[in-house]
Amino acid sequence: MPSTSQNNPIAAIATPVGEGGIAVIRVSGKDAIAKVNEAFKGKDLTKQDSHTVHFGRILDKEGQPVDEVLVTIFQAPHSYTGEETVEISCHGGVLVTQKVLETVLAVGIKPAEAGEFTQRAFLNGKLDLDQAEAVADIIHAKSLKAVDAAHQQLEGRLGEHIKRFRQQIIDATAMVELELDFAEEDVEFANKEQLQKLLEDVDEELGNLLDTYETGRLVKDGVKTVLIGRPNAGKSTLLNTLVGKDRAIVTDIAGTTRDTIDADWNYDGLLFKLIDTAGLRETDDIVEAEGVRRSQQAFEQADLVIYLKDLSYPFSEKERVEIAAFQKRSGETPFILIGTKADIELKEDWRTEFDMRISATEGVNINELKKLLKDRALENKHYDASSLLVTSTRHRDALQKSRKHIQEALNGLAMSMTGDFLSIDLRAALNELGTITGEITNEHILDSIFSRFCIGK
Ligand SMILES: Nc1nc2c(ncn2[C@@H]2O[C@H](COP(=O)(O)OP(=O)(O)OP(=O)(O)O)[C@@H](O)[C@H]2O)c(=O)[nH]1
Ligand SMILES: [Mg+2]
Repeated sequence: MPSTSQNNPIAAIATPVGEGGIAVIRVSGKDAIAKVNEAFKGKDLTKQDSHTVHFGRILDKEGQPVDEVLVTIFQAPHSYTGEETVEISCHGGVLVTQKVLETVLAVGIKPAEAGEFTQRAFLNGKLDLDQAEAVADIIHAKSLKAVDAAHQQLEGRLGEHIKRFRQQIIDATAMVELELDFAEEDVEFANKEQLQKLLEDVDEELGNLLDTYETGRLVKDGVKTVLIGRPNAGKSTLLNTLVGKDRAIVTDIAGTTRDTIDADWNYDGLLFKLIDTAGLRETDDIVEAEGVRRSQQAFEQADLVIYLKDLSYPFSEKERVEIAAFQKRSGETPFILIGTKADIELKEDWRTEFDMRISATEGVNINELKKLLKDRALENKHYDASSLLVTSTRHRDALQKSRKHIQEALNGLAMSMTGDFLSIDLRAALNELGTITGEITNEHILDSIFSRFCIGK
């Protein structure tokens, strides 16, 4: 792809709306420097080197000063977009920033669409598509681990894997297209085995990469952690203790929480999306019954379940049955049984069945619980700090489809299908991988990706 292609210039405010020390207006495209120069009083920007910064004023059409600014110049292709780019740093007031943008637009520059700068970077070959997506992931990241995962992708780690798979598949295609006659096995047996081994390796490696998705999803989107239990068990108190503020109402009246309450909680780089729920009980109250239904619904969608049992009164047989049922229904989802109110006289022998006992009000075992939550959330998951994670459903889907085609090619090979037949699957597998890095793309994919971006990115 040419790295110097230049589109008409676009401009947008690149910093968040609000008051700040400075705000940045970014302009990119053909003749961006000359256009900004029309509204700039200071040095002649068209005569300056790339990567230089210049003090001056932005003047409106009537020659009235709009603001004092610093202007940074990037000559094509040495910019984020690969195009001529100007970044104007002005005073960070909402109105003044808007006015600088309007002044720039008035010299004949179009307002940028969401993600248009990054889309241009992609179209100009500055970034692969997965790297462009990583830029959005970094901006939207809600935990440090999510930032790490996005950085890995931005650095091209996923792209490297994809390119290696593509090369392996291209090698396999080349073997197939030598028009091997697999029907005569005794003649071509060596090649057939080699081809089979190559495809099996790709299949296995695709499988390994796909296995990281479950962790990748938790790291990127957060661990949906649902607190359930009987009314008054201390669910809302624990939520408040974990997030460190009074997010949910706590009273000694059973049935206080009526609706599910969400709160984000970051621990050791991982985001937990905590969901406090209405206490489980049979009730004639319509509102509370709806709350209990929502508790069940939240449970169904959980990545981690915490069942809280008040230790200050003994188990009823019914509650035991209820807990066992929840535990069973959790299936593969980690399920933690916590005894609460450990600061008061215990009526229950917690050691026999509880993962931990805590007192949220007295801070007993809260740090231990936090650690337990993280360990259980990531147990049996592929995670170490340096490992590459697949975090996007788009990438996962493409990897799955690609793998399916590889497996179909392997089946075809086992059934001694002809080379024509096998190459159809191999090409399809290649195409799927190409959609991840953007070698193969279409407007629909690009729109859905770049519309997630902010304007100005
Ligand atoms: N002593 C003691 N009391 C606690 C502790 N945790 C919660 N409580 C008390 O137990 C009562 C119920 O707490 P909540 O957090 O509202 O319980 P809940 O499970 O959210 O209850 P519902 O919303 O009704 O389902 C309140 O009076 C809390 O102060 C604890 O660790 N020790
Ligand atoms: Mg509550």
